[in-house]
Order: sequence, then structure tokens, then C-alpha cells
Amino acid sequence: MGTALIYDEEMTKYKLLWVDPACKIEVPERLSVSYEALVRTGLSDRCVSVPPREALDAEILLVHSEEYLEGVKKTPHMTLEDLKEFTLQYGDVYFHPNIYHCAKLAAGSALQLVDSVMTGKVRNGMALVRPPGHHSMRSAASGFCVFNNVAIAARYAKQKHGAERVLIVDWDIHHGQGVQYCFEDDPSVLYFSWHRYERQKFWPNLRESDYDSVGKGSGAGFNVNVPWNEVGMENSDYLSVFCHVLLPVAYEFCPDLVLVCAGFDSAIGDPEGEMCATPDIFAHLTHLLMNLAGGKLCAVLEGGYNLTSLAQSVCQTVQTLLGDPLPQLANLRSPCESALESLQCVRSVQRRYWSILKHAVPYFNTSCLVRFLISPADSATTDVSNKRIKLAKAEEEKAETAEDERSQEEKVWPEPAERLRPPVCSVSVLPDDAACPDGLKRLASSKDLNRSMEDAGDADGVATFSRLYTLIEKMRTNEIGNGVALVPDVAAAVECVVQDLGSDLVSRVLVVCVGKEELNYATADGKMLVVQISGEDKEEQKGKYYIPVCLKKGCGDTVGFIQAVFGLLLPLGYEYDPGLVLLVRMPGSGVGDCMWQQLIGLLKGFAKGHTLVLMQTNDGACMGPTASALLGHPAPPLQELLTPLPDDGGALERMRERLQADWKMLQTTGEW
Ligand code: X5A
Ligand code: ZN
Repeated sequence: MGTALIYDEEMTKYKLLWVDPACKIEVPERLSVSYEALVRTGLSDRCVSVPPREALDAEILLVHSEEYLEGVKKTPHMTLEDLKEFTLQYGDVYFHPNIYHCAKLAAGSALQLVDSVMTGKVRNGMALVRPPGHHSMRSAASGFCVFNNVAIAARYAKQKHGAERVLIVDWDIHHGQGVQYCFEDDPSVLYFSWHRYERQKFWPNLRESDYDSVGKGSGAGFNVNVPWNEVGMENSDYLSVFCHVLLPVAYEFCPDLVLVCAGFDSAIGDPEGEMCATPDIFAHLTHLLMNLAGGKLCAVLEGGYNLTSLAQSVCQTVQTLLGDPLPQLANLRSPCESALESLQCVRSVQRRYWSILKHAVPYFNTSCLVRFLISPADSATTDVSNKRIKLAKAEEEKAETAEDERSQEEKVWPEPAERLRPPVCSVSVLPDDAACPDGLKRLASSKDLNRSMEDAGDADGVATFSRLYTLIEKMRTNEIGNGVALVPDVAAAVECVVQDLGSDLVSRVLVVCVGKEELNYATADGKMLVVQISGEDKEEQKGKYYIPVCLKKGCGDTVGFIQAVFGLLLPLGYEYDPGLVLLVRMPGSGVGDCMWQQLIGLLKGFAKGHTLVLMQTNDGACMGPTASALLGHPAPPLQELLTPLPDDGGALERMRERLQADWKMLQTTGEW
């Protein structure tokens, strides 16, 4: 199962033919440098090359009006003056004699990608296209966009491939208002967008880009807007929104297909976004979506105007789709106050629609009250408020231009680190009579070490110990990616690994324990962080580095488990930044196979993918799912989620609140 890459030089063959400061950043080189970077790094060779095609009229009409299509159809034959005039009816967009052809190819590329993924020809893929799509509306071009590539692809996936639920993740820094309008009242398409907003001061200056536009009618709750009210957002801000909003909602939605409006103007150095997230963040954003919909993910290029940052971000995304180890995100800072305010607002309005967010803190403080009184949510739907604010904005922009250009030039950031695939992906440490699952390499015991130690008594124990030692050492040197060990006594093995092996070889071990276990080791020094998820009522959490999560219904409670994973485990993991993940499965934990696979898949985002799974010999039945997840196969979608128990969600929220002083990534509310 491969990764599709769609690119055609033809889409570089149109450009701005007159002077327009608003459009000058949208250049053909955006596409060529992205593609060249993929070629130079050898990534394009590893992809399945899929040709684009022109979208048919009928396909374009899935989203656009006939009048609009007919209008665009005339542009190839227009004179320069006619083109300028045609352009004038729209905002921040330009036409060119070849743009109609390219726009058909861009939309058709998205459809080719959907076909390739939905028919199982490939697992996932990316389409490098121009013009972008997410701003274009039923009857209007906008923001460099002519046809709404991703919106068309979503309708097409439903119609042609029977997808029942499509998730659109728009990580471009602009609000894809065209996508929002298209699916506002449609519960089968969940649209998520974060965007530079600055309380409506940033283009496209729409009231309905704010967090309280949640969709209409039966589509209520299926539109999720996260406005950024300040520039300079960082990796921690993006990850917080993924952990505390998008991922819980996306898992509850349970899509059949994930489409990404993959704009990279949300990366550092971009003149439009002015954000500070580094290109390697896109590796993680991509990875976090790759276990939804059984791995069916189609990324379609939108914006991205700093050619360096754009090319690096595209490479990070494609390399992740190909399954390479994730880069470590060191020194993550706390989410900023402004991001926390946005997070709290979004969670607070969306908790009405998503049972998984039900325990989010409802807001009712003065800021929100004032905002509510000034502009009640209903007005978001009226036409008057939809009009863009133009005012003295143009003048303001002119004054800012000189300063802007200077500050953008100065932005520098380190090139993303190389992400090397280990020579061996996954190994197993098994008793001699246990079969090794396909694709895993059985780790033989190192004879020398054994013989000298065997005299000491417990020969089996020593052999296992020495093999675990070898395994961890080889993960440290990246000769091996990950591994699973079947041991006679998990509790004893954990103890031995964390005390005698892990901490010698790696500086921080994230221990994730599923099921009940008595801890017989110290956790005070920060050399390891233990997160335990179990059905047992544990004693209170002691200290910063031992975090017990109790699920009343046990680990089989999917909603509770998901809440713990996204609300607690992932943010903690990102902040702790371990060098090794030790995943411990206690016998009889009750965790389901799907959840278990999801957990392994998600944990592979830490420690460059170095995960060691420990399971008990008599728990061998889950060896198949474990091996599959370790090898990088997407987890099957989780079954219909049920409503969370009020106790569990509440307890989890209280625990998160308590831990926030020590762990900033757990914050979801600000002090504003
Ligand atoms: C696709 C995209 C940006 C338009 C900005 C107009 N469009 N000021 O990033
Ligand atoms: Zn954009």
C-alpha cells in the first residue's frame, strides 16, 4: 500500500499578468520548488505517481453554479483587459488565459487522488496543485482560488465511492469560507479550520469565521472554526488544538475519508500567516490524522507563500504519508494565552454537539458575555454581517507593507532534521515456542551475555533480559525501529526495563501502562513519566511523573479511553519528549483490539517511533494487532462511540486541571 503523488508541470503555467500587491505572492514557483524538493530528497521516487486529469463539468457543478462555470469557461479567450475586468468582480484573485485549464486539472487531481485512495490502489497521497481551492464559492472566485478542489472531492467521494462521512481538515492559515458555505448544513461532511482571524481584522474579514459558526440545521456541530486572534502561534498552539479539539471530535465523527486542505502558509516565515510553527509540525499533524478512516487520507495543496518553508513543509507531509519515523519536537513551549482563549471558546460551543467534549468547561465569563451581547450568534447567519469589511483597510495595508517585508526577510529557522528509517522496522522477543508474526524479525538472544549470566540461576529471565537490553540499545542507535516482547511476568519485566535498562540508555522513558499494575519503582526524578490507564480506582496521583487514570467501566470504555489519550496522554507526551516509549499491556486490561492498535499508532509519534511493547506470554492473542500497528499499518476505525460516563469525564477534567501547573500542554482554558 503506497502513497500517491500527483503533480503536473502544466499547473505552473499561469501567472499574474498585471500589478496587484494582494496577488503577487501566488507564483508558479510555489509548485515547482515543492516538487523539486520532493525529487531532490528522493521522496517522489518512493511515491506512486498518479497523473492528473481535467475535472468534468458535471464534477465542477457538484459545488459550483452553471453561471459561474460558464463565466470561467470564457476566460481563456479573453484579452488582458477583459481578464482584468472579469477579475474585478471577485476579491484577491487573478485570471490568466491558462488558469481555467489549470483549475480543471487542480480539481481533477483531487478527484484522481480520491479515486486512488478509495479504490485501495494506494493508502494515502498528496496532490500538488495550482490554483488552490478552499476560498472559492458556489458562484465566485476568491483568494487565488477558482474551483473548490477539496469541496468537489468531498462530494465526489460521497457520490462515486459511497463515503458516508468525510472529514475536511483545513490547516491552511486562511479560513476556507468556500468549504464552510458548501457544507454548512450538511452533517455528512465535518469541516475543521483554524485561521488567522485577529477578531475579524484579517482577510477575508468574515464574522462567520469565528468559533461560534458551528453549522446550520442538521449540520450544527459539523463546522469547527478555531480563530487565531494573534500572530506568532507556535507548534504547541497547533498541537493543543489538535489534542483538545480536532482529534476527539474527529474520532467521534468516525470518517470514512480524510481530506486535508493542506496549505502551508500556517508555517514559519510565511508572509501571509506570520505564524511561528516549524515545518516539522506538519509531520505530526499528518501523523495524528493517519489512523482515522483506516488511513485513507488525501492532502491537497492550498496556500504557502514562503518558498523555503513551503517546500520543507510539503516534504514533511509526504514523508509522513510514506510512513517514515516522526521528527522529535523538542522544547515545546506552553500554548499562549490567546490560543488558550480560542481553545476554550471552541470547546465551549462545540461541547453541545460532541459527547466526547461534554466535560469541557463551559464559559460564562465577562469577555464572552460582552461578546455575546454585542453580536449574538444568530447574526452570523444574516447577510448583512457576511459583507466583508473593507473600510480603510487598503490604506492600512499599504503603510504596513514596507515593514512587513523587512520582518519576513529576517525569519530564519533550522532545516528539519533528517528522518532516517531504521534498517529493521520491528522486532519481536518471544519464547522459543511462540510463532513470530509476519513482517517482524525475531530477536535472537546474544549468546555471550547469556552464558556468563546463566549460572546465576533464572536462565529464561536472563535470556529475556539480555534480549530486551539489545533491543533497547539498537533502538537507541536507530538500527531497530520498535519491538514487542512476550514475557512471563509483565510487571517484573517493566520493573527491570525501567530500572536497569531504560534509564541507562535513554534519558526519558514514557511508560504507558494499560491495566492494573502495582508500581514498585520510583518515579520522582523525571527519568520516566508513567501514565496508567486502568479500570481500578487507584490511589491519588503522586507527584508529577506518575499519572493514574481510572475508567470506571474499564479500558473497554472507548470514549473514556479516547478522552484520556487525547486530553492527557498525547499532550503529556509532547511536553515530556521521551527518548523511548514503553507500552505495557497488563493481562486482563479489557482494552479492545482496535483501541490498542490506535494507541500504538498514536504513540509512534514520540521518540522517533521507538516503542517497546511489553505483553504477557498468555496474552499472545493480541500479537496480530500489535504487530500490524508496529509495522505502521493504520488501525481499523473504532466502533460507534457511546456516551461517556459523567463520572469519568468529570474526573478526567479535574485531573487535568490539577496537573496543569506542572504540564502546560494540558491547559484548555486561559486567564483572560
Ligand atoms: C489559498 C490561499 C490566500 C488568499 C489571501 C488573499 N489564499 N489576501 O492561501
Ligand atoms: Zn492560505
